[in-house]
Amino acid sequence: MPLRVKIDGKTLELVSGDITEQETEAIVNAANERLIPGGGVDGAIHRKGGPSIAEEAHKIGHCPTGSAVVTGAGRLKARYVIHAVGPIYRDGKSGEAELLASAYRESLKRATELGLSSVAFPSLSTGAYGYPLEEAAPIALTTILDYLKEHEKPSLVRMVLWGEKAYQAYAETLKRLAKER
Ligand code: AR6
Repeated sequence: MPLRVKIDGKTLELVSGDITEQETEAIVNAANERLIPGGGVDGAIHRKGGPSIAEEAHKIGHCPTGSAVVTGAGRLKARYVIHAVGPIYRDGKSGEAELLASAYRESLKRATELGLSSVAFPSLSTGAYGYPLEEAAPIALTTILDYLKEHEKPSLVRMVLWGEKAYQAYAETLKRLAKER
């Protein structure tokens, strides 16, 4: 069951599933600064989307941590891939939270600039980059909710969580945040 929160007519929803299957206009990739295909979400997107995504990413060449760049989506159902670079988690005191929030915000800005209505995110930085789920979830969700409040587009943001543990961490956090707001 997806979990949905409405905010000024816009929607944030959580689903459990695979980011590469999403039919939103854009999907966000958990990329690295060099934009070279890696594992996790990144590997799945490049495998399923085909070589055109890496070719376009190669031309862009670099994306600093906390930023996001756009390519086409090759054979995926989405039209665009927004490549976001989240921080590598060290000790939680090295600016990780601000960089993680920035990666979400910058991705949403790319979607707004393209005039997109819908975008799907994976849980950035919580795989290979080691960000603890319980710490990442409130940052991701607060940043998205704040952005939705301030912008007309995108009007749908979907967080696609891989596995029950990630879904539960985000669902519990969203329920708590929705109560506090
Ligand atoms: N759909 C949705 N979520 C997924 C999927 C999927 N198909 N596969 C994994 N996840 P990660 P990062 C979850 O490692 O931590 C790459 O090598 C996964 O369970 O993909 O930002 C890049 O090239 C985890 O919760 O991204 C970078 O070098 C979350 O997605 C580096 O990893 C993110 O895990 C980026 O690391």
